[in-house]
Amino acid sequence: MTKTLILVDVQNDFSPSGALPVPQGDQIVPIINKLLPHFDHVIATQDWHPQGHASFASVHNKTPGELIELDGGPQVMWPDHCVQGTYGAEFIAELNTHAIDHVVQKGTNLNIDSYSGFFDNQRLQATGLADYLLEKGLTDVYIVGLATDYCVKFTALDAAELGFNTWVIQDACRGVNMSEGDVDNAFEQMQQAGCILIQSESLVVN
Ligand code: VGL
Ligand code: ZN
Repeated sequence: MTKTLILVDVQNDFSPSGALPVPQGDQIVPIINKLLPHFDHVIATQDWHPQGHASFASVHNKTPGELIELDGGPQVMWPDHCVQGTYGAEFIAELNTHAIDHVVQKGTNLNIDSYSGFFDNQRLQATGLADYLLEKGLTDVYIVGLATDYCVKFTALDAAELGFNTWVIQDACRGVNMSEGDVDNAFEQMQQAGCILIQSESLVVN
């Protein structure tokens, strides 16, 4: 069975020393590198914002972590992060990028955030990820990356809703956990939506 690994936002700004630090975010990289040879296809998403993106607290004179209304929907305010072409937007250096055969960039619309690798948060535009998978006949996707409670969660929920057989490799994900329990709740939601939660050791023979 053809297996596709989707790497969600394994980027410098989400590493512990980055602009939007995800605790232990760098610890998933060696786990992902070990997983790579076990997959037929590897797709990576990149959070790829223009300068002055609407999700940036600095644009609204807000403090990161605050919640605002943006176009009638809730929007968490983030530090400036993953600006197109900057170091922070690059893949974490230790990631074995040779294995990546397709990159999907998201969050490129100045006014709309995009947590999911499939659609922006308002579902106005698709990123092309679903079409890519469908064109290649890839039905089975395994999701890893950053951050569990944002981009991993929404990518996994959309994958399941779109009808892909969806696994989430828990130890190859880390979350922001802005409120205690966010990561646990995110995994719970993914499971409720039909995603299968597994550990990397079930795929990698040590
Ligand atoms: C993400 C917050 C803002 C993520 C991206 O990759 O989970 N989180 N932008
Ligand atoms: Zn972002």
